[in-house]
Amino acid sequence: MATSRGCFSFPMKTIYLGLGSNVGNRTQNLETALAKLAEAGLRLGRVSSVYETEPVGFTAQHWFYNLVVEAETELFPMQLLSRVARIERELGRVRTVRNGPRTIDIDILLYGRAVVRSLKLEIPHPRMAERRFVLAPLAELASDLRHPVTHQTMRALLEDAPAQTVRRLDLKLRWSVA
Ligand code: PH2
Ligand code: MG
Ligand code: MG
Repeated sequence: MATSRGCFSFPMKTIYLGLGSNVGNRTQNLETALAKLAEAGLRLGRVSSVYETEPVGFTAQHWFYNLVVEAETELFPMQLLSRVARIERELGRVRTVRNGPRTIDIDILLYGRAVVRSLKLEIPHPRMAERRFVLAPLAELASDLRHPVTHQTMRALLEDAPAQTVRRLDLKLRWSVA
């Protein structure tokens, strides 16, 4: 669906965001982030299960809770990035160690079928195809969706991804828009 704003119109894009938290109350951090995303010009769609996942990269840290959310938006990629970064700051994220502990991390995984390669933003997320903590929740929502560059399905990427423990939790998130 395309809605118009002034003389211009920009079609709604279906996007996928990856959320992760491993500091503080992980469930609550995910819930707060979802509520804030819904207030930030995104129409949230389906939300995957929450997965408890072994840390990748910097391993001397707590396990993460990860999920993927589908959304529709008219925001351009860089606008989306700045909203997402603001929500990360509001949730008290401090950037210290690369790949290190965080109250919330919100990554833009896919933005329609767009490919964005800039210094500040890369879409599809450059490491998504190697990460079970992204692919397990993403394949739960969209197993037949194809990666816009490699054209592999999310199901196939998950099958080929390196070993990493990810456990689907039986956990219901509660979040509402203020
Ligand atoms: N995020 C990272 C690095 N490592 N590991 C897990 N399990 N989950 C994450 O969200 C994660 C990670 C960088 O953003
Ligand atoms: Mg990340
Ligand atoms: Mg990030």
